[in-house]
This record gives sequence, structure tokens and C-alpha cells, in this order.
Amino acid sequence: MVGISDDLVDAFDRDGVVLIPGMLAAAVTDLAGAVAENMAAPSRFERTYRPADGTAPFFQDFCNWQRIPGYRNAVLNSGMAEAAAKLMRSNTARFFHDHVLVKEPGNSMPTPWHQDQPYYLVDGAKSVSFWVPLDPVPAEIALEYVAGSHKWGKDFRPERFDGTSLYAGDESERVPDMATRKNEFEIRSWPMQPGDVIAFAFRTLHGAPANTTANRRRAISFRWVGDDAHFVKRNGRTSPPFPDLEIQDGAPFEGAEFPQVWPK
Ligand SMILES: O=C(O)CCC(=O)C(=O)O
Repeated sequence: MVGISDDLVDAFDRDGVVLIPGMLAAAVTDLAGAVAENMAAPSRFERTYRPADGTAPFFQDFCNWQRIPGYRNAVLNSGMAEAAAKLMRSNTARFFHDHVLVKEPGNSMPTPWHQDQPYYLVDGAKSVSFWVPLDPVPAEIALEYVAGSHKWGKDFRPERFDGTSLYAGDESERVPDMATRKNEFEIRSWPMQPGDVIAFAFRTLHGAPANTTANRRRAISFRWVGDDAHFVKRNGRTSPPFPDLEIQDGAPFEGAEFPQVWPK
């Protein structure tokens, strides 16, 4: 695994997003097998978006690491947990969930601009997702992030892909209209190779273009939390949902499905 330098930790703290070239290069073959296995037998949480214009689907699924060895091995043995702890400046790294996102060639659906934090049943200042592509990602379809947005002190209203609010009666502020306001912000975006990683905080505002290329865009986000993680009760079903979990608002975030992986 590549080392995490102090400069990278500073940049992650400042911007809420950094590129880590080659961080999971050694895991790409296993992860590609895991995604194939996952798509052949999705979980009950699978969500596949099929655009109305008839272009190719956008497959998503969550929380498969316990049943699919390629994911499990990456979570437990790739060095991700130690890297997460270092980036979060946390003594511990606890695994939250895996999220697979496959945009088939020509899929016309952009990933809307959003923060991840408001969708979750966990909160805390220390968080990191590792987004790893398994196919080359050219600049025109690369993810985009607003540098520093994790420190705006805002949780924008979580919405479904169709623009409806995720939580009943949620009147919180909506994500800025990035179609007209993008030039007000400092945008970070990188073309990537399989196994490169973007590390970003749960509150960093981000989105992604449609897949206008002739190739697949397979990717997985591995999501981690740190020392200050606690449960938060939402007024509705979170994404991902954890329907079998009874939680107490404010209780420390722990449980068999959320193992502390670092320190071992
Ligand atoms: O892969 C994408 O299109 C978006 C990824 C994303 O939003 C995430 O991992 O939080």
C-alpha cells in the first residue's frame, strides 16, 4: 500500500478531498471479480437506474462486504483502514459500508451533486470514503468535488435521484444549483487509472457526469468513520438503509456490521 504523507493529511483536512494514485492497484483484479459476483447476485438493497431515454443502466448496490470475499479482503487486509485512520487524524478506523456504482457505456445519468453525510445513520467530524475505479476514468467523466465544502457547516437536503426529499418534511437548504454556480467554487477533479483512489469526507459536495464513453465505468466506494462516530436517527429511511438495526440517537457507532479494523 502507498504511504499517506503528512502533506496529504493536511490537504485532506483542508480540502476534504485528495487523489491517492495507485493506492488500491494491487486489489483491482480481486475487486473486479467481486463486482461481477455482486452484479450476478445483487443484495436486497440493489438500486439500478434505467434511464428513460433507453441508454444503458446505472447499477448500484450496498453493504456486500460480508458475503463477497473480494470486498471483504479489501476491507480487512488492503491497508485501507490504517490509511483511513491517518487521513481522518483518528486513533481508530471503523468500517461503515461498501457501495458499488457501475455506469455502463453510454449511460446518460449524471450523479447529482450531493453530500453523503445527510443520507447516513452515522455522524461525526471524522470520515472518509475511498472511491476506487476499476476502469480508466477520462477527464470528461471524472468525479467533481468542491474543495473545502466539508467545512461549510452545512448539511444539504438529501434527495432521491428524482429530486424528492429523502426524509419526510425535510425543509433544509438544497444543494447549490451547480449548473449555474459552479464557477463560484474551487472544483477538484482528476482523470484516473484503475486502482487510483479519491479519498473524500462525507460532507464534501460532489457529483459525476454521465458515462458518455464507450467503456464501462465500474467503481466502489469504501466508507470509514473515526473516533467521534455516533448514530443519528433520521426522519425516514437512510441510504443505505439498515432495516434490521435498532439504534439510539447519539449512541457510539459500533456493532458487528461496523467492525473496527484499525488498530487490529
Ligand atoms: O460514482 C459515482 O458516480 C458517484 C460516487 C459517489 O457519489 C460516492 O461514492 O459517494
